[in-house]
Amino acid sequence: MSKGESQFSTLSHWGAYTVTVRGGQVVGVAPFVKDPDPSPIIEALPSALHDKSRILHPMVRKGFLEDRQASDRTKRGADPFVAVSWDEALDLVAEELDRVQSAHGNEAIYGSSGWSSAGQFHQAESQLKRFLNALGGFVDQVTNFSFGAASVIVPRVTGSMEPVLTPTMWPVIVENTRLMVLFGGLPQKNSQVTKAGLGAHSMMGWLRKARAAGVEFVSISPRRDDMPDFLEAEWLPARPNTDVALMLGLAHTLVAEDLHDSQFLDRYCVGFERFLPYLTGQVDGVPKDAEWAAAITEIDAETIRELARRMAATRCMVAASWSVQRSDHGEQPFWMAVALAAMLGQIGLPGGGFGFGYGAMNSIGDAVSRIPVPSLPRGRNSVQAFIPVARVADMLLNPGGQIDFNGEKITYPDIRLIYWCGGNPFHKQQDINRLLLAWQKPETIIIHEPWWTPAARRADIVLPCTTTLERNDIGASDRDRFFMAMPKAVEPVGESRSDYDIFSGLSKRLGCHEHYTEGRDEMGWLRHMYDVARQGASRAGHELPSFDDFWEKGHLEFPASKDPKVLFDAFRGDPGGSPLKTPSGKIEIYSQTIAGFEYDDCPGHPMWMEPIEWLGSQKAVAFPLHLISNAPAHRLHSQLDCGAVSRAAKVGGREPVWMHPRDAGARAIGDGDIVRVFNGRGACLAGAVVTDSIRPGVIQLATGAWYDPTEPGTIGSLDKHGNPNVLTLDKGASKLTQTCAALSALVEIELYEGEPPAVSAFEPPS
Ligand SMILES: Nc1nc2c(c(=O)[nH]1)N[C@H]1C(S)=C(S)[C@@H](COP(=O)(O)OP(=O)(O)OC[C@H]3O[C@@H](n4cnc5c(=O)[nH]c(N)nc54)[C@H](O)[C@@H]3O)O[C@H]1N2
Ligand SMILES: Nc1nc2c(c(=O)[nH]1)N[C@H]1C(S)=C(S)[C@@H](COP(=O)(O)OP(=O)(O)OC[C@H]3O[C@@H](n4cnc5c(=O)[nH]c(N)nc54)[C@H](O)[C@@H]3O)O[C@H]1N2
Ligand SMILES: [Mo]
Repeated sequence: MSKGESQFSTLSHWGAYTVTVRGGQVVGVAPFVKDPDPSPIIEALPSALHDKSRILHPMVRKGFLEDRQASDRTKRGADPFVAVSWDEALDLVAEELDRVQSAHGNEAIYGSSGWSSAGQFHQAESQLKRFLNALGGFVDQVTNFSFGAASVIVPRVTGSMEPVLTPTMWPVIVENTRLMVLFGGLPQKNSQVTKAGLGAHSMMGWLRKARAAGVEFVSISPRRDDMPDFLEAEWLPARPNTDVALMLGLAHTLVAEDLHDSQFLDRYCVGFERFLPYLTGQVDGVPKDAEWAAAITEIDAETIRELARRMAATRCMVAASWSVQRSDHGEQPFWMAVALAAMLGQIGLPGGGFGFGYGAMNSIGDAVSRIPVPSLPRGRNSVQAFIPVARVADMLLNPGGQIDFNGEKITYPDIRLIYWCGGNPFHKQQDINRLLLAWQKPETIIIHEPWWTPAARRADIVLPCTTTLERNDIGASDRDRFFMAMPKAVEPVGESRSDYDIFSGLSKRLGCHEHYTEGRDEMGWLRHMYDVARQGASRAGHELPSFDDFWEKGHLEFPASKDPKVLFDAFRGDPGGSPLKTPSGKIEIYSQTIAGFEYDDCPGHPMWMEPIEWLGSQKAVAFPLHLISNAPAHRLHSQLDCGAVSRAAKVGGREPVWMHPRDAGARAIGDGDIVRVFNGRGACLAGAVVTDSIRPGVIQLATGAWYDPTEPGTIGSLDKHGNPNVLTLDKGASKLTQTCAALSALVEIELYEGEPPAVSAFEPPS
């Protein structure tokens, strides 16, 4: 470090790092010294701090500023913006909240968030919810986009979320598992990330150890790259959304060759006898045998049978990624994975059984001891109404409408005001053209954002907020072994303020200042939150240093777990004494509760039901390619798409779309060409990457390119940049879960002839 320079530690969802600051500017970025496998994405935020797309002042949509009541809401996204002072902006937001609250009650306010940034105090979702709760409440959401179907079906079947949140830990797999069969692979790209951040990337280390220990891997996935090369995995490129059929083919083979564990099924499960007649075809005349599965999955029957025999002959872990449940009938693959593992009889044994999401984030299965992390209390919500999170467009379009959800009937509230803080609905939500229509319904839309994202451009009031480098915070996640000090490194860009400062200003105007702030400023909160966590840690047997010592040192490191977890070992040891929290106390291969709901799209045991769109469906005649809109390798969702790392990965300035040489050749598309991807819901441009690491018939267009229509304000206009959510469908996975089914979408691709329109996603609006 040279003279006049200082260094600051910080944390992001993609890892810890240090920035070097000179003259108020970030001049260098270095990974955290204890991270063996840092992510290149750490360059993204420093590169985007002063990007043109940064929002510098509070901004109000011109039409809205001129006439709040009569403004033309179809102009959201097309109207220019007017800069106003903070006082004017906060007065305006407070008046709108007050107006809607008085006229329609808090049930007319919808508050939503997203991943925002690491840092436990400036966690945007906590800040927003704390503020809206202090104000009397808001319409909240349940489940999530990541593993929403799992969050309903897994507790119903196993009595807990442990198989998803805290499955068997990696050291146990390294030592005991001989064969790991993964539906959806273990993509290295995803292991860059952990929600709330991570000090050291550990997943590749565990995988190297597993390979060195001789663990064999089989990956069922449309992408070869879903497994790191060094694992030398067997790749079974099944058709997308056919995992249940493949699992049924495996299960049928187990029964046909008497390889299933009847004793385990009797002692630890209920309902196998109701599932068996379906499996054998006794109920419908269709045996779900390997030939049947081969016709659906396009994996040949002998390969399926051979895999079933291998699984039964050794210590086998059945794993599925979250992606497979982000589809139509997304409950079924997870339910069927549990049933398959139960038939193998190894649940509760070290390295056997099943687990979900090992490839979703770095820290799933990591051997950490859970330390209570500093967190901001969110308060209590006095509003009862809620929605399953992915139903937001549906809610806005159908006020008063009813839907089924997990055995209940939900009535959609009539939303007048949307408050979004820390998320990007125009990346997150499926079927953007439908969302655009829904977005015209509310009277007022308020957003906090550091950058001119597509969501910010479609708000009425945009409040510019700081990034992690512009404020003080504590970084910590209960999946990680580190607490990181996150001292402010640079001054806020433009007039931006932290979400906390913004909500403090509003709470003063709305009479809930004391309730919201409890009289603390930023540093006061950090000390308080740290002290509460310190007391909790002490009760759990970990003595933490004082806040000042922690802040001075820059980070705390906790030891790895000494007793790595085996999922459901206590249940296996004593099913009577440690029953599962299901109605039967056992694994429910048949659920009387779910059967009792009488949903046509989610019966009482796992079943193969055709997804609404897949390669075997009639719709594939017009739209013959299956679209995978997976997590992007070069960023987190839509975050920092304007930054250097994401931009460097674009092809012709657009999001890369992967396609197989066979599909490219048939359409005269070459590597690097600009193509138009389309279906009945929408169309976008993208840059072609021709590669045989994707299965024929499948294309990959990762999520997160900032939506950039040729005609802003016009529904259905061509997106120039490559956002897959103009193509995905907005449908709940089933009546049971109502979650995101983004990965069931068919499309067609053609070469884009002529001069493609310039990308304007990163240009600020006028
Ligand atoms: N087609 C398709 N769609 C999907 C998925 C898919 O697989 N396919 N996956 C889904 C999944 S799993 C997820 S989790 C969602 C993710 O959806 P989101 O969580 O909504 O996506 P992000 O891009 O992370 O949005 C975070 C936003 O917060 C902003 N931000 C960062 N820090 C701060 C802050 O301190 N304060 C404020 N106010 N804002 C901040 C960022 O600039 C960014 O715009 O997407 C879902 N959408
Ligand atoms: N770099 C990076 N990492 C991330 C994120 C990010 O945005 N960027 N997002 C994070 C978040 S919020 C989440 S929820 C997780 C998501 O974790 P996942 O949902 O597991 O991740 P995806 O990348 O969507 O999907 C993983 C792989 O599943 C395969 N796949 C798709 N459809 C099917 C199918 O029908 N069957 C089978 N067998 N395989 C299929 C695809 O080839 C895909 O690459 O990732 C996290 N990690
Ligand atoms: Mo997610």
